[in-house]
Amino acid sequence: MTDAYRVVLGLGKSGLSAARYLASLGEDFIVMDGRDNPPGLQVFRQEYPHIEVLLGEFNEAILHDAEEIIVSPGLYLAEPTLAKSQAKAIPPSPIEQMLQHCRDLGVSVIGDIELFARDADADIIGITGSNGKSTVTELLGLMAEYADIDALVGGNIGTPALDLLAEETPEFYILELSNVQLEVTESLSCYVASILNISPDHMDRYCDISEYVESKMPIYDDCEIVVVNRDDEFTWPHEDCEADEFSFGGSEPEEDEFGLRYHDDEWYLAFGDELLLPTSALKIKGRHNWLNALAALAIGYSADFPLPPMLEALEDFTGLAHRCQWVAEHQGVNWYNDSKGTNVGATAAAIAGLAEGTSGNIILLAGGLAKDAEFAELTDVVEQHVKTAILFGQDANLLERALCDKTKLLQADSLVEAVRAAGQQAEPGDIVLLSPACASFDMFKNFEDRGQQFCECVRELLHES
Ligand code: UMA
Ligand code: ADP
Repeated sequence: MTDAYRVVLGLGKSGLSAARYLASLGEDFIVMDGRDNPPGLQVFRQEYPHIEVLLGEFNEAILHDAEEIIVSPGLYLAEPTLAKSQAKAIPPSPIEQMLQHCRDLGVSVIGDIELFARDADADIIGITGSNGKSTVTELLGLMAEYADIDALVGGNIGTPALDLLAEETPEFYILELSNVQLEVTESLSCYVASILNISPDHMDRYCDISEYVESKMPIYDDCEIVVVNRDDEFTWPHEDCEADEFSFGGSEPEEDEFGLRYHDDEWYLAFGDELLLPTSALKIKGRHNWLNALAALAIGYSADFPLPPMLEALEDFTGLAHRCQWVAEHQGVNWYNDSKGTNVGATAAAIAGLAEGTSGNIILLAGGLAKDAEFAELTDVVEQHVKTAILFGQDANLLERALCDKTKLLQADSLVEAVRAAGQQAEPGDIVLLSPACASFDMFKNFEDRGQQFCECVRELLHES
């Protein structure tokens, strides 16, 4: 090892991509992960047998002497410049303390998006928000494809941004960005940037909603065009932002705005006065998805994507797995997997969205890690549309407390048990919806694992009956 070296901290998807990127530049680096067997280990050892990997604990002496540390988003960094309000003091985690000490010693601490931004040589479209990021990002990628625009899609959506740099430079990079990634990025200057919406999430990490909103704001730094949700003030940039602005929203659009118009007994996606597409033509259901469609249109339009192919893409887009995904119909009961509903806002939107299309009731499966959420915000929509809620996971009791007089509640020890109980409760016309309003890590590897297990349990149950 020469004098100056970097450390890749974390060997999941982002860590592996950072390691590959640094190796491709011939940089000196070592890898560390707090886990004994991180997911990227086997591939890394095969590809780079000579590069050092330290596992099981973090070697602070090595971190202190590094030039730069590239931290994986899952390690949940604290942003040291954010003032923590006194109302809810959140002590820094041991990892945050360790990294702050490195910063104090002059070590640069960044994330994968910072490395990406320093090197990217095409216009970047950045998308963040509390909910709908993956749907809008994927949809915009499809719109680009239909419009014959060369774009690469990545970021928090699954393909790490740095992996995109290994491909031929496109016209656009379309990136989904999480707040954790944005907190450790300085050089990002998007061509178009959008915060889609804000509702509370990760409140175990932020003192209040304004601190959470601030964690998203760096996406607007130095960008040329911002696309805001005009009905959600939290998505608006700070007053000193000089970027051009486009908007979408659920309200009627004015000239040059995207929104919803009611015409001849139907809701339409509209641009100013122009009716673009009836919402019934969309395969993705629910008002929240109409907003996602409008957001993608507004972002694409602001980047000069032509409207006709964007509308064609919208009609063909079937949505992503684990997002209000239809699983099965049996004896008049429809089963849906919304495992990506990991916060209150997402689950409220999923319930309201699915309730629109049914004359029956909803049986909700929810629970997991609450992340300090206020479940009281679910009560109205649950009271209106949910006939039974089956609760599971570490924070099931918190949900029970919030929903106790709003609907019939049952507790389950496992997802299998919850699915079986749902099968017993359901009547023809009903919908069974897994939308946990919680993170999955108490019982599952991640939200995909939870969704897959749900689908398997449902298929097994239906096979038996
Ligand atoms: N971990 C350790 N010790 C370590 C390093 C990680 O215990 O030393 C744990 C973390 O606490 C976490 C898990 O390992 O529970 C995964 O963390 P990671 O940073 O290695 O994750 P990656 O595999 O690199 O995946 C990350 C994003 N995951 C997170 O931010 C948790 C993926 O977003 C993203 O697709 C991928 O990079 C590529 O960019 C997923 C996600 O859940 C969808 N994102 C969160 C969200 O959307 O709410 C932010
Ligand atoms: P993200 O990437 O931000 O988590 P996804 O597109 O993966 O967003 O959707 C996750 C979940 O959030 C969906 O399953 C749905 O329950 C909910 N959701 C999607 N779009 C919206 C929206 N525009 N507003 C509120 N909730 C939404």
